[in-house]
Amino acid sequence: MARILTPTQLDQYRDEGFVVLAALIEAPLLRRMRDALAELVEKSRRIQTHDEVYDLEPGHTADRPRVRRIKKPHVVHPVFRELLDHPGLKAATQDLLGENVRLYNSKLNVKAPEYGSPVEWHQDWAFYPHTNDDVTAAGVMLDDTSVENGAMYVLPGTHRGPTFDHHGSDGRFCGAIDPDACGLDFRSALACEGPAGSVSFHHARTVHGSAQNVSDRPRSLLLYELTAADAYPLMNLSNAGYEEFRARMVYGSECFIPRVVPAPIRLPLPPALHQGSIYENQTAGKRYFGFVDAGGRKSVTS
Ligand SMILES: O=C(O)CCC(=O)C(=O)O
Repeated sequence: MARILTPTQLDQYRDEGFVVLAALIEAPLLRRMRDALAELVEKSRRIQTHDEVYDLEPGHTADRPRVRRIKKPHVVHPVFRELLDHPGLKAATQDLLGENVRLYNSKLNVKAPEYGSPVEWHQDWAFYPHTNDDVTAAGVMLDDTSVENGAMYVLPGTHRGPTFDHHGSDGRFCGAIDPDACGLDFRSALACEGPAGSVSFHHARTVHGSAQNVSDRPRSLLLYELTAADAYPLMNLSNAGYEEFRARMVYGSECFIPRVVPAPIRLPLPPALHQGSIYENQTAGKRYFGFVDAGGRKSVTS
């Protein structure tokens, strides 16, 4: 019996590889998360280059701080760990992945007004294949989100297809699909839109991406990458050892017998040159979304 998702929502996730739950998170908690984000952006004035917390937009300065991602927000600020205990988020995740769930990673993609960077088409599975594909990403919309401010697009049904090549012309993993060579029809993409507090879930093989935010409204998306506890990462258990891996159990209990299912796998090797930043990695691939410069011209090359 599902706890929170309706049969239609469960079918949609199974058939199309994504589902959006409108207004799941309450306003006071959202406000605390936006305040925490504002505090973190303020603190970024002290740094000049990417570090273990910040991925910076081009043009970042102490006077005009520009942050495109907070890395591992659940470690950086307690409110982003607290949210994982939200009953609605927990129930929806367990409906999709089962009782026992581990957090793989988290990230907060900021997409500031006027310049927030695009994210090229990709499948999360290409970054972190597991022994089985009960692997999802929950995207918590901290702001009202629409196509205008850079909503994430998904390509329905792609989770049932292949894992696409995510390598650049140098032969290294670049974290982006070549939009000309993959044969996908991007016109069928759907935007995950909703009022602040809505949460999208997309399967790890669902192709997704998003355009630059050229509106005057922010679009912050807090992503939790979540796996069934019996899905074990194929590449690396943890950079920090077993205790850290174990501490990422968020619901239920651990399982030491990995469930292995046939699934299309390509390893992200040879590794990307810029480990830790999808934005930098993707500059090695062909662009679909590109950037719009201050004169409103779209650049399709990196
Ligand atoms: O921020 C977005 O719109 C997409 C994010 C994403 O797909 C990612 O960071 O892997």
